[in-house]
Amino acid sequence: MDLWFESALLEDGWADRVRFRLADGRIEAVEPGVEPDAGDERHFVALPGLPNLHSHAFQRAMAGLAEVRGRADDDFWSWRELMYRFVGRIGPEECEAVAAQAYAEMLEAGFTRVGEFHYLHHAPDGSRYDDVAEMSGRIVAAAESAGIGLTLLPVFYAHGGFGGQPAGAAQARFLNDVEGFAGLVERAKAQLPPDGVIGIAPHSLRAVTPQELRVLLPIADRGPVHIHIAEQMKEVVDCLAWSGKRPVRWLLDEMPVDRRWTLVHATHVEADEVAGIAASGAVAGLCPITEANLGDGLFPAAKFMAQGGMIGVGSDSNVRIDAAEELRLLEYGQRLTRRARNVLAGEDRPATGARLFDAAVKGGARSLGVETGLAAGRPADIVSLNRDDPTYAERKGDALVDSWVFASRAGIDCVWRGGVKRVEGGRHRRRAAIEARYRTALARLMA
Ligand code: NGQ
Ligand code: ZN
Repeated sequence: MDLWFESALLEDGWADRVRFRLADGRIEAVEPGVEPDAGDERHFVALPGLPNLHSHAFQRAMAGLAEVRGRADDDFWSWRELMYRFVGRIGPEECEAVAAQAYAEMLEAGFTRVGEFHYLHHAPDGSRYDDVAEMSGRIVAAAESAGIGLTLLPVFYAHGGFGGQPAGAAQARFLNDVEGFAGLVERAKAQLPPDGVIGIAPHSLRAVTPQELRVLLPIADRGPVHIHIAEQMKEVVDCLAWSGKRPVRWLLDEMPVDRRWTLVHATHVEADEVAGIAASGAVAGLCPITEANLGDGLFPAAKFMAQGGMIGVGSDSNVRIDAAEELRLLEYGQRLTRRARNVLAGEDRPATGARLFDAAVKGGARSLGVETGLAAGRPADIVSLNRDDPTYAERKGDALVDSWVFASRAGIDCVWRGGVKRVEGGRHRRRAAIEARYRTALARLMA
């Protein structure tokens, strides 16, 4: 069935009265300025689906459970201990059930593709499952069940700190040597659906040595390379002690960082590092909700974007899954620290929410190795705004996106991914079944 919208944010700007002809999961043709056909489904406003470039789906199961002070100096590292206790309880069924729930919520929020930074590879004691790619298969199954696009980023993890320190017992599930990892990536690639993308994710400079990183890169082929970097000051301090350089500086100097790369967080960066990332074409993978939740710090987004740096957003710990809120918080962090308004608006695009949305669609696509945007030939990944939300009354063009990002509560109506309607009336069409399975998995996890 073809879709008709009162207005649509197309690749080359806003257009009124637009029909999208769909075929094989793609937009076959865009027809602006037309009346709807009798057979067209009619909707309000079309936006392109937003890529979610960084997720650890399993962490959705602990959302809201880490908001209790454990000790006086509660911080990222004590949160990680709690998270590792959860890690030990997640089997294949729990992994799939929790991921499917997270992915259904992502679609409801307007995300149409997820970059799953996947590191729960083995059984809790580190022993291999009969199928070494069992857990990545579960991620693939969860994405299929929810109907979200998947860029799978199998994580390479081998050490517990800079300079090849041994990993701890709680990290046993994550560990591979380079050969084992190459086999895992091969198997994971074979599990993917036709529009799936595979990349690689060396976890962090804490978890991989320079030698390992160099031999890993060819495994990515031309696909995405994602790495956590400079999220916490302890990581910067430890990296300086190990190499004499800050993490991002080290990476830019030692590795062929280019537009295939996503630097997740990159929170603690100095001016030369900001300029270096921007010039490399790598995407800064920002996760504002999680970074606030974990007390990470604030990425200098205004300076970075002013130098042409590409950004995208990720829901990371999935403590709350909300695309509009990621963009809003990204801007609000800048406002609160700079005591100014509309900090991330552009010269060319004064509407802040619309500018951030556009940047995150483009950066997210680069990061996840896909094409997005509403244009002929692109995947039919489309989000429609909810006409019944009074927030949108008398809004047009970029003011609609600003109102979604900054003001709406029930902002989304329908979401299509690969030409199939997955969300209707703000609810995932398979929500009941996915949620029932999630609740059963949680009962087992928490027992
Ligand atoms: C992760 N998450 O891999 O899930 C990490 C925590 C680590 C975030 N950094 C573990 N937000 O970085 O060592
Ligand atoms: Zn992460």
